[in-house]
Amino acid sequence: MFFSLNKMRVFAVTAMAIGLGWPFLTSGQTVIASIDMGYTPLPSLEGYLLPGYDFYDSDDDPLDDSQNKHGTVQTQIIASKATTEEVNIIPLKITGPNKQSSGKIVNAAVKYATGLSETRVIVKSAGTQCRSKTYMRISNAGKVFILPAGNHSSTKPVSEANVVSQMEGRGVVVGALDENNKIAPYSNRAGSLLDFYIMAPGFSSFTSVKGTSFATSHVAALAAQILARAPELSAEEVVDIIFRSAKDAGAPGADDVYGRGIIDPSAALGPLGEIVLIDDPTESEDPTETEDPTESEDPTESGGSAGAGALIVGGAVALAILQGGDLLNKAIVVDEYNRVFTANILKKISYRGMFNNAEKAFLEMFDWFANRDEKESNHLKSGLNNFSIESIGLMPGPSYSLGINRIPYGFFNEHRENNISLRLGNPNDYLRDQIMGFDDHGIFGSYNTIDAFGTKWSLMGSKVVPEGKYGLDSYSLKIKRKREGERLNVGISLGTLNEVGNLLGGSSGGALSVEESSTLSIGIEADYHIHKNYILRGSYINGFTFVEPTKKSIVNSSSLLMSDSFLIEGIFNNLIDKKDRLTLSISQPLNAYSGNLNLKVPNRVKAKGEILYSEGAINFGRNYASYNYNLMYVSKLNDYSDFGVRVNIFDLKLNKNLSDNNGLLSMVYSLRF
Ligand SMILES: [Ca+2]
Ligand SMILES: [Ca+2]
Repeated sequence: MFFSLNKMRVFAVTAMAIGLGWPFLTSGQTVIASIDMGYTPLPSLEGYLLPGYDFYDSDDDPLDDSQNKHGTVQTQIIASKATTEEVNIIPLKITGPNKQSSGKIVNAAVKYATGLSETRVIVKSAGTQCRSKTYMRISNAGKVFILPAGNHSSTKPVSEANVVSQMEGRGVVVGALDENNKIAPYSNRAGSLLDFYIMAPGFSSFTSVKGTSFATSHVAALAAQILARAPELSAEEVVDIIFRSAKDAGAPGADDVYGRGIIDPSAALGPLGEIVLIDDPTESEDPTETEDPTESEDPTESGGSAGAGALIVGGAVALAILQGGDLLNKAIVVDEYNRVFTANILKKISYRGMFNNAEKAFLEMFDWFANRDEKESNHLKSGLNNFSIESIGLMPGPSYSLGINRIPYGFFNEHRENNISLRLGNPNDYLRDQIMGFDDHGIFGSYNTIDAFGTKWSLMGSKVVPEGKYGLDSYSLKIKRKREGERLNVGISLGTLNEVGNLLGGSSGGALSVEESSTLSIGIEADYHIHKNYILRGSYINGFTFVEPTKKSIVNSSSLLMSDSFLIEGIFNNLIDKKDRLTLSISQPLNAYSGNLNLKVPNRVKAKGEILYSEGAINFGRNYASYNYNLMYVSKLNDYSDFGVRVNIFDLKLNKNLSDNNGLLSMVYSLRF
């Protein structure tokens, strides 16, 4: 397989990992003007401070001479929350050694701060109140203004804070949390300023003193981090991001105690709202004009679909794409605030979901990332707890069987915790193992009968529920000739599978989704009776997949994709006693081995709203292999039931990408009727 793409360059920005690991593109520092009690030069503050001013002493040395080093602590908290690349602080001192201050002094400091063009955030956390009119200058200059709620255990913030309600979304009043993440007893509540009020820790490791003014430093640092990554954001957007990403606390929604809730830096620095993949504005070609492989031959019109094995074409293709590398490592997506993030599609490629386009896929992917830890642990847990009840079909003769099955394997789905499938039919069918990887709510049905000439006919179909989840629709028809007493029995199977918006979505989470794909599968199988009790069975299925890309998919165009799978199985009846069966098998899930996809991945931003794309071709070759090893031992309990165990060992590349869950031990209980 070869893989090529345009050299990716990120425009004047550096990708950096932050917080929860959101690769964000950052551009520069945010300057915060801190109107407080000055600062003390400390090694930990090195690189954070810009020249400030002492408005109390009217000198250019805002040295913190307060007893509890209030201003120093403020800067220390900011410095502990943001890097020197993200924030610089201009300390503006407005108090004397005993915290004395005056409206006049504060007025001067606020005016000064407002006039600093590079300053985007102003936090005023000490000193007397100045006139609202002066504070309004800050807002009118398009800066974020942050004030403490005050420390009087009051039901509302200090009156000074009322000004934020007039700031058209650019002002924030901050209440303090205690160590238990509850509102601190001393903190003033949100009161009628609930829409402008947010909570942050009022304590720190730098002092035993607590208060809402220390809480403002957390909010200021967060505002700075948001702006450092997206300097083009307006002040009201920054404030909106802080509020919108906050964790609700207290009564549901904005309330008069916790206001908008508790700041959540990880959420604020991750994508918010609808994720948009803007269509390439330079795009002139219409993807539908490219060669359309489904034009001449549309398998969906030939009457339904289904090669059961074809169900995992997506997985096979996704696996091949996994090796595609860089193109999918650094996709760029844009959130509702036009903030730009890099997203590693590979991290999500093993997630199943229903998506119609890449946009939805990315949305879902972000959600997945946000809850990744939780889901991964669930995944492992479910891997250990799988329990299977399934039916073992009767041979020969007309057979039906019924069972409830939580299929114990499947390497795509992370929601297995809840998976129960109702399976109708004969799961001992030779196709069964090759359905592996498709482990969700589904109905499978089969009818097997033997005609007067001794030929066994099997009809098998499958349908996925709940409706539309995967956009999969598959049916297969199998004709198998089998006569008692003959050593060799040969059968063929035909199937079609239709996947809507989901060929690669099935395994990629939809980031690679295509409009529609259709797979036609042709299979052969043979049973060879080595001995009346020992049977060697083999099958081979070849799948032909036709893909219809979408405009919003990163799959730009596709050739016919070829895939195949095989199974070799040994069946040993009456091995230990006269009522047991041992089955050993090795199978290869459907694997793409030929064809190519042309991908187009957004990878850099030229200007606001304008995204450039990288294109790359992935040619599939058989350069990887995945296997499933299966051992099942079942013994008859009585005329109506069997009991046994099954061991599955997976050597599946996609599975490895997803979790450590590479083997399963499950119990088998079957009822026959
Ligand atoms: Ca001074
Ligand atoms: Ca609330």
